[in-house]
Amino acid sequence: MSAIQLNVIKPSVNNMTARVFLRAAKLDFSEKDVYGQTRTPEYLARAPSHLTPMIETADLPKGALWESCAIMQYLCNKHGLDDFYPKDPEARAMIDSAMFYLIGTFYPYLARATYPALNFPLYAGEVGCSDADAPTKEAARQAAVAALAEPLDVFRAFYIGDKPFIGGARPSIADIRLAATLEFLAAIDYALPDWAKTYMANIERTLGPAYAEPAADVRGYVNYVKSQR
Ligand SMILES: N[C@@H](CCC(=O)N[C@@H](CS)C(=O)NCC(=O)O)C(=O)O
Repeated sequence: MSAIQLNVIKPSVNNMTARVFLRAAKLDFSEKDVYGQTRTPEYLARAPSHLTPMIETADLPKGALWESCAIMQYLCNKHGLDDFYPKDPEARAMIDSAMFYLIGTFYPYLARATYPALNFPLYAGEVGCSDADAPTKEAARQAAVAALAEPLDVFRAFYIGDKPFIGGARPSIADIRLAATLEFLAAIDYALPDWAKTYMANIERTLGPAYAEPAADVRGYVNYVKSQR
């Protein structure tokens, strides 16, 4: 039996992040598809957040850990994967900042912009899942689309700079998180800037099947929902 069980929902880029990382890091793990099972009493007993990706290993205080970035950070710490998550405090600070910026600022815009097209539920309290009429919801969604460009360019100008990746010459865990996230923009035919297209292609080329296999599940889902319109 593998030391780590990774519980996933395959169409999700949050999940793609962890799926790419565990493959790229060549860790011993088994993957369990828990689509439709995250609100069952069995899953909630292990992970009351009902979230995926979620890893389970006996080493963890509660046996379970969710949040894609925390999963990558933990596994890098545990297995000494300094290439993905440098120990140098300043280099690590940039990786952490990029991931927090993504989760706290960029991803909420991206979810508001893309989740309706993906048939994913929006977060409680958002216009998109309120009683507002369709034009009002679409105006809110368009505002989120418009808001994406600024933080996206911050990744280029500040975090990546003149290096190939946020991590430098090799993709870091922040790069895996960013590249996976950008996959969802295909759902709304977002005009990705050329640098982002090149960046994503470089990550896929560098990580090979570790990236391509989980990406195929996300892309397959995106293409499926687009074909249903
Ligand atoms: N910030 C979290 C987001 C995780 C998340 O939203 N997971 C969704 C799939 S995209 C999920 O598991 N939803 C199932 C549920 O809530 O029942 C991460 O990066 O891991």
